[in-house]
Amino acid sequence: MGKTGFLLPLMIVVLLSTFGATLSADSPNITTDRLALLALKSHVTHDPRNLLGSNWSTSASVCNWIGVTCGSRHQRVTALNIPGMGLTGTIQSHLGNLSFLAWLDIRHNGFHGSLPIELANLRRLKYLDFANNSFSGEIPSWFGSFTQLQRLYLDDNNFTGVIPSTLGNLSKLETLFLHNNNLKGSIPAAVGNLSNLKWLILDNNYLSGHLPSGVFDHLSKLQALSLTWNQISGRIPNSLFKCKELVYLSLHNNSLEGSLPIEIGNLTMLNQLYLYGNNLEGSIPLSLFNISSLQVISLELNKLSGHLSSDMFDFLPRLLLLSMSENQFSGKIPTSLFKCKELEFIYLYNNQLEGTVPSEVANLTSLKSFHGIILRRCFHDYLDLNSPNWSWGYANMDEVVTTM
Ligand SMILES: *[C@@H]1O[C@H](CO)[C@@H](O)[C@H](O)[C@H]1NC(C)=O
Ligand SMILES: *[C@@H]1O[C@H](CO)[C@@H](O)[C@H](O)[C@H]1NC(C)=O
Ligand SMILES: *[C@@H]1O[C@H](CO)[C@@H](O)[C@H](O)[C@H]1NC(C)=O
Ligand SMILES: *[C@@H]1O[C@H](CO)[C@@H](O)[C@H](O)[C@H]1NC(C)=O
Ligand SMILES: *[C@@H]1O[C@H](CO)[C@@H](O)[C@H](O)[C@H]1NC(C)=O
Ligand SMILES: *[C@@H]1O[C@H](CO)[C@@H](O)[C@H](O)[C@H]1NC(C)=O
Ligand SMILES: *[C@@H]1O[C@H](CO)[C@@H](O)[C@H](O)[C@H]1NC(C)=O
Ligand SMILES: *[C@@H]1O[C@H](CO)[C@@H](O)[C@H](O)[C@H]1NC(C)=O
Ligand SMILES: *[C@@H]1O[C@H](CO)[C@@H](O)[C@H](O)[C@H]1NC(C)=O
Ligand SMILES: *[C@@H]1O[C@H](CO)[C@@H](O)[C@H](O)[C@H]1NC(C)=O
Ligand SMILES: *[C@@H]1O[C@H](CO)[C@@H](O)[C@H](O)[C@H]1NC(C)=O
Ligand SMILES: CC(=O)N[C@H]1CO[C@H](CO)[C@@H](O)[C@@H]1O
Repeated sequence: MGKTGFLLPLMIVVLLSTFGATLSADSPNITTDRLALLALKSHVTHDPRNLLGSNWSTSASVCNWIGVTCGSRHQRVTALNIPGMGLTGTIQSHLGNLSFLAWLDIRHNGFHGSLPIELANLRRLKYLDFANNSFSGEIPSWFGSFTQLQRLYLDDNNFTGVIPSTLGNLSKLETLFLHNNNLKGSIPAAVGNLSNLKWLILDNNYLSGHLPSGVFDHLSKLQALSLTWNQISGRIPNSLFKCKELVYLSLHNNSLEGSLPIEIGNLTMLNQLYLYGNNLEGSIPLSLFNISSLQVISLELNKLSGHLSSDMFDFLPRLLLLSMSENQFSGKIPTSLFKCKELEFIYLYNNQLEGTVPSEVANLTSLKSFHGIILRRCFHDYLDLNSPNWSWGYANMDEVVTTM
């Protein structure tokens, strides 16, 4: 053992005592966390079940407060979990002092106002759920500083402005929910840097412009993409068909144009496809009908055309819903359709189909609705985002109609 054998322990002692002194003098500790939470509590204007009022008492340890979790190692607050308590109020800059916070869940409350920049100090955040409150203002660009973030839920608020391209910094992000806000502008190309993304849900905003052509090039883990109810135009970029893990793809009610490429058949895990209410044209590539996991094919209200071939549904044993109404398809109703034993809904009205409904329709014992020519829409799709599994539902089913 050389000189370092004696020097090293000595150096550590010296370092520790200097560092230790700084630590107790200015470093945040559990008292800081208590003050931060008391500041939050004091700006809660409505607490209908008096949960914070009765429980967040100054005589109890902050680590025993309802919704608060402390880490065992540092005795600092690591999680704040207060969803659905009916709380109303604003978020104070003090919250940014919870420097060990990894989990912040205040969803389903009535918090409002804008978010203070001090929250950018929460560098350890992995989970941030502000969904279903009344936050307004722009999504702050400093959200890009949450480099550990895996899940971000800002849906069902009143956020305005554009999606900040700094979100492209969140390299660990797996879930991004921004639906049901008032966001505008185009989807930033930086989203294409989120290579761990599994769920990207941007429904029901005012997003417009083209999808950046290579935006999906590196999103190879994407399982759910929903851009429904926006104003997105242009073609569906071919890079989308590299996302081979896609289970749920919903682009309906936009202004997408062009035809569907043969590469759509590369999405072999696809379970639900919603493309209705766009300006898509041309024929549907047969590769789509090779995706045997498909349960929902919803293409109505486009300009799609082509002759339906009798065997096109041979490989879709799980199909539950087929909607191709209000397009320009021609030919006869394919008899292979009646091999899809689980079919519940068939919509083919307002096309240029000919002939009659084949008698095999009687083989479909699950059938609830077969709209041949009746001009009516009576289903509404939704993705149950709270279910651990993929599920779909429908509403407004008035009656079973079997006509042509
Ligand atoms: C926390 O830090 C403050 C100074 O910032 C100090 O007065 C207090 O004693 C510390 N509390 C604990 C529990 O270490
Ligand atoms: C606050 O709530 C927690 C969790 O329900 C409970 O363990 C604790 O005893 C409560 N504290 C007070 C002071 O009511
Ligand atoms: C916590 O944050 C507030 C506001 O950002 C600040 O004024 C305060 O000094 C911070 N520190 C402590 C220990 O509360
Ligand atoms: C929002 O939260 C309220 C109150 O908890 C709840 O009733 C409502 O269903 C929630 N809405 C959504 C869209 O989750
Ligand atoms: C993005 O990350 C880089 C490095 O990780 C950092 O320097 C930069 O400040 C971050 N940008 C934002 C907006 O947080
Ligand atoms: C959202 O913001 C707009 C404009 O600021 C306002 O008119 C509207 O009432 C807000 N909606 C909600 C649900 O807070
Ligand atoms: C994506 O990340 C790369 C490398 O970190 C960076 O050079 C590029 O500017 C980023 N692209 C966008 C659109 O943010
Ligand atoms: C689709 O799959 C084929 C065969 O596996 C492959 O050659 C092609 O590059 C894929 N296309 C896309 C857009 O991923
Ligand atoms: C459908 O799959 C079969 C069997 O894997 C294959 O032979 C055929 O070429 C595929 N058809 C299309 C249009 O992709
Ligand atoms: C429909 O059922 C009948 C009798 O059960 C059977 O002969 C026929 O092959 C079935 N047709 C189809 C398309 O499955
Ligand atoms: C989710 O799917 C798994 C595997 O398919 C199944 O075992 C489980 O029962 C499903 N859960 C629900 C709530 O449907
Ligand atoms: C084609 C289609 O369904 N368009 C609808 C899209 O959504 C807007 C409302 O956001 C409706 O007005 C359109 O009719």
